[in-house]
Amino acid sequence: MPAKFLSSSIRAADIPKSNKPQIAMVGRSNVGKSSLINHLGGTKNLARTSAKAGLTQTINVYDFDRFHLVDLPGYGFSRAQRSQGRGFEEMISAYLSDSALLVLVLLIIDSRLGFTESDRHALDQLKNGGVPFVVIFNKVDKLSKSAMTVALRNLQAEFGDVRFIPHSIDGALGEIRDAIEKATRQPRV
Ligand SMILES: Nc1nc2c(ncn2[C@@H]2O[C@H](COP(=O)(O)OP(=O)(O)O)[C@@H](O)[C@H]2O)c(=O)[nH]1
Ligand SMILES: [Mg+2]
Repeated sequence: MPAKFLSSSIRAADIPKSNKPQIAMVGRSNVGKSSLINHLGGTKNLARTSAKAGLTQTINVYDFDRFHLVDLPGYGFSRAQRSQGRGFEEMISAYLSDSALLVLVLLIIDSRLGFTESDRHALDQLKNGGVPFVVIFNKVDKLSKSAMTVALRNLQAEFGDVRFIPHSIDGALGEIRDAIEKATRQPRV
């Protein structure tokens, strides 16, 4: 998918509005959000990746031609969140639960950790919000095939109605692309 960097903003209200649907990414710092953006864009330098947590403190938007990908700051760790406190979190939750352009949220979790406390908090928010979401079970290259199967089976048993999509940057993108394709085709009702 051809893509380019579009904008960087501090407030959700400043995300550029266009007629393109938006896909948002949420997840802890370091869970691989920027890497997934680069994977989807087919390039290494669309979004800045980092081994250090908490560097992305802005809302970065990437233009993927048919949709805008909105990379939200990793929750819990970003400097922006620390300095802006609850107001920041509320702004993000407001965006996630009530944005006319938002058609799909990708909640990214680390497959080695499963749902952390902050991931569960995000999941609850998304369940209560009105926007469709899927959970990206990320960095599965770090798990053995059998560990991945067991972990996914357990998660699916606990969260039956939630869709989990395994992903790693050296793996396939088909299922994520399909979810995006489907979401960007069907207008929300
Ligand atoms: N093994 C592995 N490492 C990954 C994967 N995706 C990201 N990483 C690494 O995880 C770290 C954080 O990635 P980044 O994309 O910056 O995370 P972000 O903070 O969520 O944007 C970097 O060192 C990446 O190279 C993956 O699928 N597999
Ligand atoms: Mg990032």
